Amino acid sequence: MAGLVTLSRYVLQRERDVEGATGDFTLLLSHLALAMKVVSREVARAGLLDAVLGKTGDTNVQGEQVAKLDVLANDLLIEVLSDLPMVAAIASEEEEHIRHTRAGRLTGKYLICFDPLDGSSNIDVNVTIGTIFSIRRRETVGVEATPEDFLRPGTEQVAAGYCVYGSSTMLVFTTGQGVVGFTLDPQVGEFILSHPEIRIPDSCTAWSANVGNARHWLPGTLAFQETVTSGEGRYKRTSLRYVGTLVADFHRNLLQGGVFFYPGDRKSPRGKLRLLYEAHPLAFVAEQAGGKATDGTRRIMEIAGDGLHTRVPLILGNSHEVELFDRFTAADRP
Ligand code: P6P
Repeated sequence: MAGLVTLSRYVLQRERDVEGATGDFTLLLSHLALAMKVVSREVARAGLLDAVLGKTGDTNVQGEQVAKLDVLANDLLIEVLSDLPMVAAIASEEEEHIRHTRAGRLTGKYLICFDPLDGSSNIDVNVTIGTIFSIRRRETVGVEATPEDFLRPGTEQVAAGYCVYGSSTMLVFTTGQGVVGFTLDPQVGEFILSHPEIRIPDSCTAWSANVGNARHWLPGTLAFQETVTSGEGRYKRTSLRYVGTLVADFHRNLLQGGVFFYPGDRKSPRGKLRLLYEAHPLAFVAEQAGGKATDGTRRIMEIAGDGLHTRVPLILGNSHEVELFDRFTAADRP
């Protein structure tokens, strides 16, 4: 048992190291983990249950078709968090407006942002999907949270991470003290510590981008693509790897070394990915693992949203490649 470190044991041990920790965070994280275990179970059996596969027929605030599993994951996370006295409100990719919780709406000190099911277009074809979450404190305890409470820089996050539902289910997160990974043992029903300290390798094993958009890319982005595909120097064995699920592409690059980019281009100057529940949390993880995240110019963590669903260009991964991308695209800036 000594070697079997569960998520609860790990966080409890870390709470003891944190001055003034009250156990609130442990409870919050364990509830998030519970929701992800249930989502993992539903994802694993989605193909068997028509109730879980396919589209609802609705479109969300993003204008995207909503998958049944999107709704299940979204509703489950909101339900699990709504009874926690330390959570005041939630911002979700699937919710146009913020959702106040039942228990902590006035006195809760935490705000949660999440993409309940990232990569929905891949659900029905059995390709890896994920959940992304960000936890931040608010200054306005005592009254109901407002959307403005969420429109703060990513540097104010106290924790962030993701769950990747792949060949195994892994929970990866940071509380600002490095990055740690837990793998779900479905027989035990526990997340078990499997990656005590994740650091992004400096090698560029892969670059990840939707090359289908290359006709819209700006010259700097095309020049960057030419460099990472040159086969020269550190790019001798660099491959293109693109799953189309941000969590999956990022997770592979985090463990093996690489760079993901969904840049601003002529068609979508602000890119596609959302700041609050995609870019901020993964930027926090990337930086804590020794990597970087920018919008091609600014550090993602220093950007504050101007809306709950603000989109930003995202360059995410090895410091070497992110810095190189920014240098190449400097000439594209107005
Ligand atoms: P495209 C999934 O819908 C998502 O939000 C991210 O997970 C992923 O990186 C991106 O969109 C894929 O977008 O335009 O390449 O299909």
